[in-house]
Amino acid sequence: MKKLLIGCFALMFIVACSEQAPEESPAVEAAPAESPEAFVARVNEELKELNRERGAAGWVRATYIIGDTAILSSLANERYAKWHGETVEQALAYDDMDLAPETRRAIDLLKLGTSLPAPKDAAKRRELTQIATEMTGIYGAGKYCRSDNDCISGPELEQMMRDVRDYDSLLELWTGWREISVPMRDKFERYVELANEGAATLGYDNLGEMWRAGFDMSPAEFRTETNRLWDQVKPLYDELHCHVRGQLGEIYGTDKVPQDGPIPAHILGNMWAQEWASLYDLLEPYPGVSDLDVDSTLRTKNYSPQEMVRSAESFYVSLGMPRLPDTFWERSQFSKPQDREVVCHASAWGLDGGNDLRIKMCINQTYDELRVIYHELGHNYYQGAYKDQPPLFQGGAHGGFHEAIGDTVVLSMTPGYLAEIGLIGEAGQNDQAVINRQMQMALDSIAFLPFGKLIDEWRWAVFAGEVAPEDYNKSWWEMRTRYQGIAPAVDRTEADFDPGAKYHVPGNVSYTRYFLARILQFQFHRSLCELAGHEGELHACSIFGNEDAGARFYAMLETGQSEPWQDTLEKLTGTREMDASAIIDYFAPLMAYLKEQNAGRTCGW
Ligand code: X8Z
Ligand code: ZN
Repeated sequence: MKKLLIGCFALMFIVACSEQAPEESPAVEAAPAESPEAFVARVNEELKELNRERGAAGWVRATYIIGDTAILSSLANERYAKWHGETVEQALAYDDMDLAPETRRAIDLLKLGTSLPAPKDAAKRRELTQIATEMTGIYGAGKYCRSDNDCISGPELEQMMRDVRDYDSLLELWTGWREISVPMRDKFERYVELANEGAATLGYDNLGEMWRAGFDMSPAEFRTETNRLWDQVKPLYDELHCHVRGQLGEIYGTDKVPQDGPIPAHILGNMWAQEWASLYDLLEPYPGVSDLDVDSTLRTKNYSPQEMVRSAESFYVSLGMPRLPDTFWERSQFSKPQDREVVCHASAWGLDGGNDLRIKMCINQTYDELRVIYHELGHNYYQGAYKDQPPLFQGGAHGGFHEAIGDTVVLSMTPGYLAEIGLIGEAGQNDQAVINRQMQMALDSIAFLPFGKLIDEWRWAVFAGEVAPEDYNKSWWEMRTRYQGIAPAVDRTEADFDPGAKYHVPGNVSYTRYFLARILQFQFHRSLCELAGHEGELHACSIFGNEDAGARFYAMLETGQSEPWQDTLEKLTGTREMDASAIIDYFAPLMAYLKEQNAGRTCGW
């Protein structure tokens, strides 16, 4: 199931099958062979086995990229795809029956139980799964080579994009990485055709519509919902963009950073300009006020990857949650192996129905990475908490919930908390320190919002046929400019395929989940802080060590996807709607500062 095994990305590809599949599945019988309850129970049993196999094959593939693991993982995914298509067909027999709500929900979730639906035709199914495996393989092994023996890996390039400040050097790295996705272009085009055909067999207009159907509302309502949330937060982004552009104009010159247009996409301290916190030292509002330099402590104290992960685990344990099992420490991948290619993009795995938790990362000794670890453990704690649900209910209340758990915990990594665990010096609090801290956070949280929205906006348009293959790159940059106010500093053409240089596009991982998480995390944080009895400003609250808040949080995690997310949200927050007012309130001090800074500037692009 898309959300069952891996929190951060689904086992998304559905692969080719080992036996000869019939061209057409058998016709659906008029009367179902089993009672609906017996059907659901059987599906849950079968899923346990299928997921074990798919999980094991997927793990080996992601941590050992060679041709053999591509075959094994593809076969496991194909077996699942075949099973899924046939089982959904069997489920049609219950469509018109009056079922108990949990049985109806289980059957509905079965239908949505893949992020990559495959065509019925066995050859096409194999083609699709192989393409999906190849695309992630290309991404995972991607490098920028200046010459045969001068190659830079993806994670190294990502780090350089954070550290380097020279305009032309950055541009070289930025352009270099985008060479990896050129060979994906044709594959992606075919993947769109085949996945759409798969979505059609399940009754959806296209794959984008199917992705949007996974939110306990109609796909059209969901689109409206994301637009509503974006409208709520856009004013925050506009202020931040304006200020950052102004400052970058002073650093790089206004010839390179024109003050009435988009910002060059390669100078925002991130390979995709999605999070900008590595520019903090250039943007620190009150230089030297408050110590927020976690990076230097990690280096001075020489934290190992394990110690960084232990620190994250201790936070969850302080909330009354269990320690991670021994197998987590034995089986996780914390560091990039030297002897083989792996997918370094961070992920959390709930294998064997959540009994075998792992993360897969290539951890660097930075604060950025420390936050990613806290994020990933949020997935693992979710997976561990819902493991006693039947497989069809093992998943996040929706994808955004899954992403928001760790992000909520990250909001409790306040200067007070960081000082308590020895990662920064004593945290004196004053107004200037608050603005500094908020700037550091907004460069991630607020900068991310339009990016989080547009990735799927673009794919929804592609899947719906509104963007033709010959316009893939043009439409990508139109959206990037419209939403984010950024633009490439060099010409991009249809010989390029820039969307493919972002992990989740070749990886077939839907992305709106991250946009929703950036909003939900503040909503969750506000409620948990109330439960913890926090008084005062929300940004000063840390729920570290609070078992009351932890118990309510964990109760939400245990629910998994057994009920509509609106019910789950209501139990924690008292409201049935996702709502950006918490993020807006949270950043009120910074917004006042930004408005002052932007007075006299012309904002917009
Ligand atoms: O992919 C991730 C996580 C794994 S679920 C590291 N994130 C998105 C990204 O890197 O693009 C977290 C933030 C957004
Ligand atoms: Zn995640």
